[in-house]
Amino acid sequence: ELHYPARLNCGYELLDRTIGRFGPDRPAFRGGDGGVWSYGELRDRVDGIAHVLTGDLGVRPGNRVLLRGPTTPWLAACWLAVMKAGAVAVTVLAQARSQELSTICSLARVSHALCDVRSVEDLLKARVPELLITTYGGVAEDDLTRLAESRPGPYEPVDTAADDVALIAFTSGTTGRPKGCMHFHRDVLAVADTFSHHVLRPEPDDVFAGSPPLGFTFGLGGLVIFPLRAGASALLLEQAGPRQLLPALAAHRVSVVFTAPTAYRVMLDHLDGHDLSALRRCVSAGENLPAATWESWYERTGLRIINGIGATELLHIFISAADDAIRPGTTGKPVPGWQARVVDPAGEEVPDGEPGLLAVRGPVGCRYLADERQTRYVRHGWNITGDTYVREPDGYFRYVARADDMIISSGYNIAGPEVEDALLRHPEVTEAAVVGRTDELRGQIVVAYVVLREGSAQTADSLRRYMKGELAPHKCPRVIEFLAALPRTATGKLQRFRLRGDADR
Ligand code: 3SK
Repeated sequence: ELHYPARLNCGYELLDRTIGRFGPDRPAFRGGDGGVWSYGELRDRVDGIAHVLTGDLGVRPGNRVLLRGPTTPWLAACWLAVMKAGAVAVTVLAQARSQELSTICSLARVSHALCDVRSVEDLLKARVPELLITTYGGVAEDDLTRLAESRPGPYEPVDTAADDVALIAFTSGTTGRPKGCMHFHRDVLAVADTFSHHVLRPEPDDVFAGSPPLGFTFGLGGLVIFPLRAGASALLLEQAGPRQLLPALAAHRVSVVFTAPTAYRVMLDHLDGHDLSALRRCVSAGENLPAATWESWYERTGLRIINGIGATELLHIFISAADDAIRPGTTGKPVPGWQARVVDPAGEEVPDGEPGLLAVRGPVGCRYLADERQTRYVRHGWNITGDTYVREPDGYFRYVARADDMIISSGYNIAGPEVEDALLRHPEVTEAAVVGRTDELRGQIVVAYVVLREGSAQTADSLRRYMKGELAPHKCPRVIEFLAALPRTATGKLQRFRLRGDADR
């Protein structure tokens, strides 16, 4: 079990405490432009921003500060400064536009915003009453970057309680209505001291990189919290699609990468000529990792992907496995410090081998900001993530589907991901999404949306023939349609509801 003191400031712990252990000279962040910030330089900038926050901008402990911008060392420094100032960071994706920003600012009662000068237009358009916006990364006299430099000297962190709110992370899920998830100072350390410490096991010489943005807790953990807690460094890329990530992994000798299954699939097509010899840890989360992707990556790189399931509600990953403990096709076991079980809708545990709802509990819990969905997510002290899982007799947890994505056709329960996995084993398929479509005769039929590799001449008929050799007949798609790309959220999650044609839920 984790024990933290009653008074705790996670910004201080991640930065000053780490400098106390490893000194100020090691690299902390590298920007995509190649510029390196040492831990000492990072602290100088963080403390400068914190001085500006509490001095010039009048930020008080508990005030909510929106952070918005592409993934850069400055954005990470702003987040750390908000932590040290005892304020609450409200993180959003750079893709959020004015309507969503306005909803978020009003839900979270945001009083201040620190915004990359290049991303300020949508925030201004949101017309949030009394919001004090300060830009960074620009050249104006009152730009935060310049103000921070003019406020030198150490900043004494605000004496926060371990369970003061540090962060409100917004998620729209895969459907649309934003929910704010509140996390405490101790939660920030707890995800580093569970998943990162026990599964990832980073070393101070590690170089982290990845595609999830800092506005998504997958990225905040993987690119800021975990490297800093370990005294390691992170490459912060503004453009981190698979085509940019792959050359960056080679050029910067990245050793730990965080990305999503789709990115591993795209990178597989372009591996040739890239030296990934520094890479030792590959983390996949955000979506189910098909066994076919795991195997192809292992075959081509010799590296075993660390699969994981996490949630914005629980801050980071809570089921995973590394090294010899990995069993491809499963997510893994509860991360030390976490418990998981599979339950029926009444909350009773179902027998091993049978599908049910995933329920987890651990050092971080779901605390929605003023949202009635709280009582659906947390039941009897367990967090119900909305995923259907099977617990195998050996204790491994296997993903089946999102609970509302099961297809029921002619009385059979069919899990879309199993059909997707079979499609992805076809060498000319790069992406696949399988959904149920209402059918008078069968209740639902299985429909597959497929993205083919460039130049492929596959047809719906030829793929249907292939699928008959792979799966039981009732699981084979009756309809196969081809798309140029699948609809995804800004965090890369598949929006199956768009393919089903449902109204926004
Ligand atoms: O939402 C997710 O899938 C996720 C995965 C890993 C870590 C954090 C999150 C939010």
